[in-house]
Amino acid sequence: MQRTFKEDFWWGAATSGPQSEGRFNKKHANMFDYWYEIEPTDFYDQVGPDVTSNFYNSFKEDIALMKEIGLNSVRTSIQWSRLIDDLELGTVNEDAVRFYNEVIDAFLEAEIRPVMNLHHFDLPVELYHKYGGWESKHVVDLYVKFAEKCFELFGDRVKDWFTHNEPIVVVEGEYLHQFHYPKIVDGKKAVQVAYNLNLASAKAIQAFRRMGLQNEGGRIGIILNLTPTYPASDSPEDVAAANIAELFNNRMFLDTAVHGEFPQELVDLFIKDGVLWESTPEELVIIKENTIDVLGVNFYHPNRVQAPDIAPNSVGAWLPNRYFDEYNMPGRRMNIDRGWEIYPKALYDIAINIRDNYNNIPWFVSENGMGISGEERFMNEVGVVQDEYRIDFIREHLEWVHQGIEEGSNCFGYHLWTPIDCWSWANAYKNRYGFISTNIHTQIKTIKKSGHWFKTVAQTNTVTD
Ligand code: BGP
Repeated sequence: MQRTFKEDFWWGAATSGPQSEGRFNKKHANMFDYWYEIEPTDFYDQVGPDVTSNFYNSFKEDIALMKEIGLNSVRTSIQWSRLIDDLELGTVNEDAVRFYNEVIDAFLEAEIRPVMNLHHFDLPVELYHKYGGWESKHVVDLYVKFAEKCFELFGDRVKDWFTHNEPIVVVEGEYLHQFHYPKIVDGKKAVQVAYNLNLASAKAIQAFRRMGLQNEGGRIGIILNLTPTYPASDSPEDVAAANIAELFNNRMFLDTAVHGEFPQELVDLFIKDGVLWESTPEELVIIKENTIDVLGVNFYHPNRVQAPDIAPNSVGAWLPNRYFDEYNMPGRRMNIDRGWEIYPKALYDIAINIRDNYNNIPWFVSENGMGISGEERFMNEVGVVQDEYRIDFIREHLEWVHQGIEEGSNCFGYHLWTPIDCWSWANAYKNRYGFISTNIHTQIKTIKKSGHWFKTVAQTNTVTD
C-alpha cells in the first residue's frame, strides 16, 4: 500500500548543539560538560561531549550529507553556554555568532529549513551552582535574555523556534530519578522546576511576539516528549494511576503550552500534598496569554502503568511516582538495546488527542527513532550499515501518523532522531540513531541504508509497504 503525504510535508531529522557541536571555543560549561569533568565514569565507555560528531568544524560537510539524503528541514539548538559571553548581562560571544550565522546560511543554501531550539537539557552550569538553575526565577529571566538575543541575531532567517526540548526530562532526570546531574531527589523542588520551565517558555514566547517575529513569518512552540499512558487493566485503581501519570508526565507541560493553564486536578493534588509551586498572579497571566503556535512531539515509547504497590500515605518524601508504578506488559515488543517498548500506534493516539483536546494545533513529530548498539555488526563490505530494522520502524510510525492525518489531525512533518550519529547524554555513543553513521575515531561519516531509503520517501512524499 502507498501512503502519500502533502507536498510541503517536513522530511527531516533532529539533533542538538551539545550533542553534535563539540566543546570547541566554548567559554561556559553546560550541565553535561561539567558532569563529565567531575564524573567521567558515569558516561558509557567514559566518552564525553568534547568532540561529539564535530559539527562545529565539519558543519559544511555534514549539511551536504543531509542534503544528499533529501532532508528538507533539520532541527538543532543554539547553546546558551556557547552564545552568551556574560550570562548576567546577556552579551554575546562573537565566535558563536559567526558560527551560528554560518550554520544557518549553510542550511538555507542547501535548501534545508533550519529549525531552532533554545534549551536541550544544557543550562550553563554556573547558573546551577550560583542560583540553583531552574529552581530560580532569576535564571528564568536570564534565559529570556538569551532567547531575545537569538531572536534578534537569527530571527531574520530562522522562522521556526522552540523554547525547550523535553522539559519534563529536566524535572525527572535532575530532581527525581537521578539520571542527570545533579541527581537530586526532591519532589518539592521538582515541582517548582516544572513551573519555572513553563514560565520560561511563556516569557520567551512573550518576548518573541513583543519583538514582532510573528509578523515576518515566524512561529514559536515547545517540544514535548509525549508518552501516552495506558493502564495495565480497566480496574479503577489502574485507571486512576494512569490518569495521574498522564497529568504529571504529559499534561503538566502540554496543557499550559496549548491552553495556558495547568490542569486543575494536578494543582489540587499538589496542594493536598503540600508541594505546590510558588507562583504570582502576574506570572499566571503571562502563562495564560502566551501559548504556542506550533507543537513538536518527540515520541519513542508509550507509558504503561499500574496502581502502586504501596499506599501513598506510607511513602516518606513526596514523589509523583508514589501514585503510579511502571507496568511491564507481558509480550510487549521491545527495542532491547535501549530498553524501550515499540508501539507505533501510540503516534495515532497522540494525533487524535491533539485533534480533539488541544485545538487541533499544528504539530510535527520532532523526534522518533531507534537506538541500536554495536551497529558496526550490520555494516556491509563497503561500510554501509544495512539498517532494515530502522526502515521498518520509521515506516510503521509513519503509517500511523498518516492515519491520524487522514482523520483530520494537523501534522505537518516527521523528523528522525538523528541525522548523523551523535553523542548522547549518559549513553554517549552506545546506541546509534542516525541516517548517517559516524566513526568516532576517524570522524568518517557514511550514509546508512535508511538514509538512502528516506531520500526516496522525501522526494515522493510517499511511504510504500
Ligand atoms: C531524547 C532526547 C535526545 C536524544 C534521544 C535519544 O529524549 O531529546 O537528545 O538523546 O532522546 O535518547 P538516548 O540518547 O537517551 O538514547
